[in-house]
Amino acid sequence: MNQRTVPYNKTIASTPYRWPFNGDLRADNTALIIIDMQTDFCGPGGYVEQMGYDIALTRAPIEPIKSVLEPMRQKGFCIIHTREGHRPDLSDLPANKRWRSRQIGAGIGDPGPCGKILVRGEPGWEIIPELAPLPGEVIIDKPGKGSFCATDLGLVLATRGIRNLVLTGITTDVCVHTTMREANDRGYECVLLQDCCAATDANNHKAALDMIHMQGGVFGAVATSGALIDVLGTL
Ligand code: C5J
Repeated sequence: MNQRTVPYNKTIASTPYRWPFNGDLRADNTALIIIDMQTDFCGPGGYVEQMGYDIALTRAPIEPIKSVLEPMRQKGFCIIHTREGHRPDLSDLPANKRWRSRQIGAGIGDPGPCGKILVRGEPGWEIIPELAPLPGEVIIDKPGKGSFCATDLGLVLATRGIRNLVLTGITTDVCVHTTMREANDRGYECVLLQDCCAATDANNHKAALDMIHMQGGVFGAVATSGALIDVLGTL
């Protein structure tokens, strides 16, 4: 029988419950996932700016993410970065995704100030220097909004024994939420750090947080970078 006699008791202050639900927060079973902190989503001339949205909103999480990234690196947590982007031949770009992006004047695959929009290898697709991955950190290239769809993220997490995911990045209502929902359905215990995420619309950010609080935490929990940092020191 593989039974633990001492109960796990490491949780962080979060809502609507203290996370993780089972108190089993360790560096070797928990990953920090930093979603799509690319020039296309938060840099000048990138996709988000070409659509006419204010990148001050999507840049706001940079410093909060750094504040959790550094101590989590030091403690040996698994660090995962994602990049949304398509193959240069656009063979993985659905026609409707391209069509919709052209409706708002920022056609995916079309040339822009940062190269071809959301295309792998182009300057706009790169992760911003402030949050550049270190050698050995996992990078997941994804063609869609969710980080599990058409990627090997599930295999990476299983191989490393990861059960808990700390979600950060942009945008709260699109790629972060889609990833949280995908992960939750696969049984991962998720927390979203609210100050480490942002949307292209502040109300959408708030609505995305509100949704998580339904049904006792329908996709997981919501916390702040400070709440996590407070506990990291004790691990
Ligand atoms: C979007 C993302 N919003 N990273 N991508 O298209 O959320």
